[in-house]
Amino acid sequence: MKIGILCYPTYGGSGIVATELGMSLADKGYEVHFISSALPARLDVTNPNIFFHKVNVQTYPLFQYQPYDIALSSMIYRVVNLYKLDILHAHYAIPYAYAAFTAKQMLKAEHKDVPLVTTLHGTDITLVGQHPSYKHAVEFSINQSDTITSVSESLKKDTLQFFNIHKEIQVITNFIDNSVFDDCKTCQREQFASDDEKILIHVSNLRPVKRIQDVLEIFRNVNRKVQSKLVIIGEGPEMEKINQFLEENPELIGKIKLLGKVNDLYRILQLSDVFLLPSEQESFGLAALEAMAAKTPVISSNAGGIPEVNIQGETGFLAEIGNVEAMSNYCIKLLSNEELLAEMKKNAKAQALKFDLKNILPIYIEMYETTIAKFEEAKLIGAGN
Ligand code: GMT
Repeated sequence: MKIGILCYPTYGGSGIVATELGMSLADKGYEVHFISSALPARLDVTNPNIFFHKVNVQTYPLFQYQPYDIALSSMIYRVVNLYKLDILHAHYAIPYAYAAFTAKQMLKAEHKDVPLVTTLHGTDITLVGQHPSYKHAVEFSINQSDTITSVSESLKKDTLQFFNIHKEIQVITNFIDNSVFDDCKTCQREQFASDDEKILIHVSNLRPVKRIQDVLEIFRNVNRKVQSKLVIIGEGPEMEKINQFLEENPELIGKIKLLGKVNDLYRILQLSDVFLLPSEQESFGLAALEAMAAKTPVISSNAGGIPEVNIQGETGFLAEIGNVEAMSNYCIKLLSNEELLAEMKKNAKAQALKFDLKNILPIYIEMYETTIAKFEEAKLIGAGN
């Protein structure tokens, strides 16, 4: 099978899911073609089954906005034609499913076509997609896909509530390759904290939806009761809030470590005691799953799909969005009780194993095969009429 993956190249969850999925498929012998504006962050192009096609936007002074979607659909059309792809997999409705639909129209004009799978990751449904400027295009692109998948039950429910969708939505959750933790060396704990200190960690793209202010306030509350350090990994627009918080709380300056984007994420997660995810919205919460795979329990909000991953009182604790006090108290309770912490670390890992790549990859492969079979069948029926 030759699969075309259309995705954002960034560190964000959708790009990571698309990249890890593509690389695992390539390891199984499938030919995988990534189409994106830049090389996806975690993509290993040394695998002979992996191809990368960069979308080049030709700038032209006449354009007020450079037409990325046109360049993208042209590239999809070219790659399907040149490499005879069997299926396209768009990660996000806009621009990917939308551009893939245009590419399919170009192919159809030459009596060719290819089936399209669209995976909904979240913000295309819960945030940007609902804006009147995009809503109709998002709804249209989803309905034009041959197969639609969503990364959680919660996102499926939101999609059906906010859009008029005529097709079945299959839930295929985010996944994690637990095997990478088997021989992943931890960093030196003393790089981050002394023996008597606990380590709290937050990893995100620091967008407003992540509620970084809550992370900081939770840490301030916890730090008053439990000797601790906070590690923040990632970069984004809310960075300024962190600096502002530090100016207002100078006693915490040496206790909050800002690491930016790191390559050693899993190693750092492994020596952390608790992961904070107080998000406003989270269709799944891949970051929480990565933490659990590193045996780190999660204190989170109950937004979107998080309760499908983080189980109350088992793998961590959840509270209403914005309830900093409850999340702080849960954190203090967890970090002050070694027995509870050890139990939750164990449970977190057991939960991560349920979302293991080994369980989810076959579901994706079966979904591709079914999509192609149905597509071919519909073509035959169409030819017979
Ligand atoms: O919010 C992020 O961290 C990035 C965002 C993205 O667009 O890549 O992640 C979304 O997709 C992930 C993979 O399916 C999910 O695990 C995240 O929960 C989801 N983010 C939101 O819904 C805010």
